[in-house]
Amino acid sequence: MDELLNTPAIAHGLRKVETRIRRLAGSSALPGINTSAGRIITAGGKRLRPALTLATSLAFGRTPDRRVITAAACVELIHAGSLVHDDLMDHATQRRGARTLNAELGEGKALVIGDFMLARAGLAAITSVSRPVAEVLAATVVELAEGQYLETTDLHDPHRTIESALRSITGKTAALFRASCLVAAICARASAEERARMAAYGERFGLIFQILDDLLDLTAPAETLGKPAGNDLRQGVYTLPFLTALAKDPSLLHDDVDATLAALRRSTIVEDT
Ligand code: GRG
Repeated sequence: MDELLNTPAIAHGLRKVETRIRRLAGSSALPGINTSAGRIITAGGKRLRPALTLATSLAFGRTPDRRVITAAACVELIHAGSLVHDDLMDHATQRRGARTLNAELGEGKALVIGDFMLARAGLAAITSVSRPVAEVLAATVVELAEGQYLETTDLHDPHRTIESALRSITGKTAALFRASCLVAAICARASAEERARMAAYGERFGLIFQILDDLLDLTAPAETLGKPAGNDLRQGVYTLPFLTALAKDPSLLHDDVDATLAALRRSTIVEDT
């Protein structure tokens, strides 16, 4: 992943994307909204989704132009807005190594800052990219909401099936990775078949990314996560069915991913779930 982000063409594109994201996040007539939206943007984040947009554009032999840069910025703005809503729902206090907006400003303000970021991305996509890209992003926000809804209904079910978990993470995470690739393919005027291939690639990337992210919640040090480790487990939520085994026997948890996976494979509890 570091290799992708450090590719010179992508690093160069990401600098332009960054300027665009900050301009969009700071575009309200109300300075208070600009300051708060800017806080989550400047707090950090890997910019993985916009990097995928740029990488897709380059894969089609194009130097990312203004429309692709804006599309990449919209993708990140949607991601950041969804994080604000997610933290609100979880009553989380830390994100990207900083205090969350809900902890800092209260839930009401955090809610509208998240709304502002989502709506601002939609407006930029329709006015500065294209209608097909705006449609993809709007449909993706719908999927994000649906995936997150499934999380709220299924996450506390210890008998949650792999099928249910996959459906949920396809919506809440993989859909935006899929869109990150698809919007660049659309801007490159790729064929329907090429678009479908890029969309499928992005979706798989997102699924694997979320599974690893859930595991990292258990194993990574807090300073890497930007929030306390083990949050999911402590809240008794079942991010993946096999994590049920860890909830029942926390001694399976080790401080690196490989050791935890090996312990899970040896665990008989996994077979019960
Ligand atoms: C309608 C957009 C909308 C929101 C309501 C709250 C919600 C529905 C969806 C949120 C879904 C969510 C938070 C998914 C998490 C995805 C994820 C793996 C986040 C972490 O991504 P990283 O590691 O984060 O790329 P950085 O900070 O590096 O950008």
